Amino acid sequence: MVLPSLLVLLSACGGSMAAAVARSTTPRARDGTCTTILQRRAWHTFTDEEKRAYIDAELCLMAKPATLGLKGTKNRFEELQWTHQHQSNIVHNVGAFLPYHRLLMWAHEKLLREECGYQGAQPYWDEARDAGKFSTSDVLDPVTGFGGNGVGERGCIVDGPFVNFTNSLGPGYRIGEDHCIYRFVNDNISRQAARSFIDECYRHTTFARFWPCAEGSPHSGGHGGVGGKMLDPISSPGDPVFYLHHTWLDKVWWDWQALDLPARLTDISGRNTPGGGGFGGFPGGGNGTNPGFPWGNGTFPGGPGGGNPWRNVPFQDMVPPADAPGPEGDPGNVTTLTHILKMYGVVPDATIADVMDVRGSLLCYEYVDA
Ligand SMILES: *[C@@H]1O[C@H](CO)[C@@H](O)[C@H](O)[C@H]1NC(C)=O
Ligand SMILES: *[C@@H]1O[C@H](CO)[C@@H](O)[C@H](O)[C@H]1NC(C)=O
Ligand SMILES: *[C@@H]1O[C@H](CO)[C@@H](O)[C@H](O)[C@H]1NC(C)=O
Ligand SMILES: *[C@@H]1O[C@H](CO)[C@@H](O)[C@H](O)[C@H]1NC(C)=O
Ligand SMILES: *[C@@H]1O[C@H](CO)[C@@H](O)[C@H](O)[C@H]1NC(C)=O
Ligand SMILES: [Cu+2]
Repeated sequence: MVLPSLLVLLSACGGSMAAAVARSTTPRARDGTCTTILQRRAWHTFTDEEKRAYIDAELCLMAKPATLGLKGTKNRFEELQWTHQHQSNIVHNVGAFLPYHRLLMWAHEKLLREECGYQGAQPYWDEARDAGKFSTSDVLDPVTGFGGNGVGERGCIVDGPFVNFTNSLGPGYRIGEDHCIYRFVNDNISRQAARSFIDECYRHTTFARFWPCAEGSPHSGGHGGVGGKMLDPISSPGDPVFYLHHTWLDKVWWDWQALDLPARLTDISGRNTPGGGGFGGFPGGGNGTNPGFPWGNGTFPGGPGGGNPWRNVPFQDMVPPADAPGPEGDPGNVTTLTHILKMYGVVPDATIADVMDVRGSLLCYEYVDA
């Protein structure tokens, strides 16, 4: 079963197998300020001790009281989630999609390290390796990973280190309703995380063509393959797996940038406000001409589309609130380097220019291929 909008994504980004594209090269340091380079590695290459250290730091973030007065947040982990929930209407289906999520991953890594004693780097989920078999992945391991699939109508996870975490942001824009981490793992959808979809995106040589492709299948394969909280386009950072998923997508973007340096350190474009209000990259999420939910009807298990709020985020909870922010620092319709990425005090706001280079003056990391 594949929704029309997914077929659109499949035909836009899928199709014939691309020749394998060379991956991550190591670019030279550019302004000399990035000297201690964090090595971001795949979760499945972590030792059990490394996995434990990361998970312990995440649990620490979840246990640390909120400090910023962001409405409805109880802890530091939710403060990160709040920045995503609050502005999800302007960080998806737009040119700032990849830059904003890059900054969010970095902020998460920074909090783990500076506030929770984590010594390592943010890991990524090698989703291409697990495409079609998320259910047996190392990431969703009940003992050494993030816990497995959800159970029952609510899809609450029943094992793993986050089984007792109570999240109060979501579904959609709702706040103040405590809920478990819930999942509806779907290995049919997780096939869209396959390497062939990524190679297809790498055939595009401009950001204008690359970003919608990346937000399509590789991105939706991760969200839809886990399902549940991860399929909530607005509050999905309530499942800690979100950070491994979006770090993977960040690697996909960086590996594409690294194919043509330095040119791709300044290549940015894309619309500033989602055309028609769509949430491309989520099943049922539509595209620039087709708004998708909340006005269309997705029927994926665990996906948006109405009915049971824990299974399908109801339409009314997908509608941006009246005080939803608009883009800043970018007066035109096309996303530029001066576009401001707002972090509401979790970390300082940054511009897109600040996050174009992972070894620049703000960010300082690199990706190690698995
Ligand atoms: C979750 O809470 C239950 C009940 O208090 C406790 O027995 C269990 O050890 C907790 N599990 C984790 C992973 O914290
Ligand atoms: C996956 O696809 C197969 C074959 O099309 C189908 O029988 C099965 O029900 C699907 N599983 C899920 C969870 O959608
Ligand atoms: C957007 O979705 C509609 C409806 O599924 C489809 O007809 C249209 O071709 C899509 N547009 C793009 C740019 O993918
Ligand atoms: C989607 O479902 C809602 C609620 O059932 C309904 O009001 C709406 O008309 C449907 N929209 C479409 C495009 O089918
Ligand atoms: C931006 O797009 C809107 C809607 O398509 C259009 O009305 C407006 O003139 C555009 N503004 C600029 C500066 O291009
Ligand atoms: Cu997102």
